[in-house]
Amino acid sequence: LTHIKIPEGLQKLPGPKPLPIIGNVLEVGNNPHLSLTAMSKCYGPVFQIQMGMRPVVVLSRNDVIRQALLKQGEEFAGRPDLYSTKFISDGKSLAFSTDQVGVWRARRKLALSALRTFATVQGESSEYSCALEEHISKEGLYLIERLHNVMKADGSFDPFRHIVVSVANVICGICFGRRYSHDDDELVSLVNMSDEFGKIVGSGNPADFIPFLRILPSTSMKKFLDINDRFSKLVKKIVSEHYNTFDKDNIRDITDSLINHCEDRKLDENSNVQVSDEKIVGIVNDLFGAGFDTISTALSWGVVYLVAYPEIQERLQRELKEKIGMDRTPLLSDRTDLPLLEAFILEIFRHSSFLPFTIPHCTSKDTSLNGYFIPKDTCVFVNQWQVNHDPELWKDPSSFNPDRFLTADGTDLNKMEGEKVLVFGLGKRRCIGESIGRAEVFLFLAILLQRLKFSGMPGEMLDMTPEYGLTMKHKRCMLRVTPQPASGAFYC
Ligand code: HEM
Ligand code: HJJ
Repeated sequence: LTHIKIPEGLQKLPGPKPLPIIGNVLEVGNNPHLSLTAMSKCYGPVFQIQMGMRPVVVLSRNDVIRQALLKQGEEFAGRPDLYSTKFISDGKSLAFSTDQVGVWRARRKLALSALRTFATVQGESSEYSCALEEHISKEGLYLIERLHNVMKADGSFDPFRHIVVSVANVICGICFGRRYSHDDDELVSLVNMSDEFGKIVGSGNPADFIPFLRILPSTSMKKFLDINDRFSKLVKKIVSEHYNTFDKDNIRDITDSLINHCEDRKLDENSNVQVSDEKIVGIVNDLFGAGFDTISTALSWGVVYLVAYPEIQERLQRELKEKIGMDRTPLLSDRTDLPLLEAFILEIFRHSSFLPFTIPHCTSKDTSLNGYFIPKDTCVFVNQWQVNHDPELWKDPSSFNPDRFLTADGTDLNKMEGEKVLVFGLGKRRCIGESIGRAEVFLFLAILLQRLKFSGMPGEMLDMTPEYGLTMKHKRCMLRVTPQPASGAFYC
């Protein structure tokens, strides 16, 4: 195992000395984004650690990550077979499972096309440019009303608790053609547990690599299994309702379109890869999970940054008042007119790096990077947090400063700077929801900022320390909102 033959001309990967059995898990610790960034300063942008008995290659630095995921994309596009993977969507997740390339590629193509059709394709007959815009506008306005009501009743609120339901309703609309009440306990409690999902699935969870840890009782693991169970049950119920009312002449949502694809394929038997119905319809699990978890995390960070930087909140509100006013709700087409809001969002992505690592990758054959040999089936962690905090790439990386993404005169977005932010991955496995994600974070924030002013509790400090996981969240907190006065109108 430890005596791998290194081909001529290539070198052995550098890295810290592993302990027997546990390897380097103690050095990796509870904040792998920080510990592995520190290690990259010592061992360089490509190094090896050992998680338990298993070698893991860690990639840092923009140039090396681009080389691996873009130029050598094929060799780095696999997923490792980890312990926790088996429990996500019964082991049939599009994003996490170890599907062979042909099957994964076919499913990914279906998912992309379904998202395009039911979220971002331009409609003709409505006041909205696309279904996504319609869902976000409606849910955004509900959310504002909801926050006003909670303020009246309680005087403060937990932002994540409410944001996550609104975000879940947008993706539910697209995937399932329905929404849930903010008081629906089944949905509300499920989407409020996504931190427990991320804790187990995040890169560097020791239980993924060390078998004896799995026999110890773990409340986190129990909660993770429970989430996956409830998640599958919820989606299965909705899918079976769709099968019962299915009409191929009226495809209502993504679930219908995936069912329809299964029916079509049975008529056309000359397709080259066989993908089971379960693996096709099961794609909605991932779309729903990814669609609510990532965007609710991003928006919740957004609200917390607004509170932590009130002068930036004021500038954003001034931009909205000047460019859009108070007479209509913001639209996706306003994006180009709101460069400060776009810069603020880029800085949320960069500074929080709430997706610190991509989903773990795996090499599909023997390969090399920077002159180092990497064997087939090696697990690879891609450190996005390192890229977003690299002092070689960013001036004063630890300060929160949206202006870094604006041109010198502050009136336009600096596109080149924006492209340096790494949160959606790169290459063959890059996020398929990127355009939806960016659009949704933009439009929700624009709608909220137009009507609401966010503030903290007097005398209380905000704790902005991220809690490590697949998606890192800030600690739960209590905030307040006041209505934004209509411009020019008397207000008391
Ligand atoms: C994969 C980020 C929103 C669906 C990923 C990956 C990242 C990411 C980092 C892993 C890339 C890799 O392994 O190299 C984000 C961020 C989002 C977001 C930051 C929002 C701000 C969404 C949305 C959807 C989605 C809205 C779907 C509705 C997926 C899927 C994958 C994925 C299915 C797996 C792709 C594959 O394995 O081939 N995303 N995502 N994401 N994302 Fe997103
Ligand atoms: C979930 C939160 C879940 C799934 C998927 C099947 C698919 C975040 C990154 C990429 C997005 C890819 C996916 C994320 C996971 C969640 C998420 C939760 C159950 C799930 C890097 O999405 O609480 O439950 O089942």
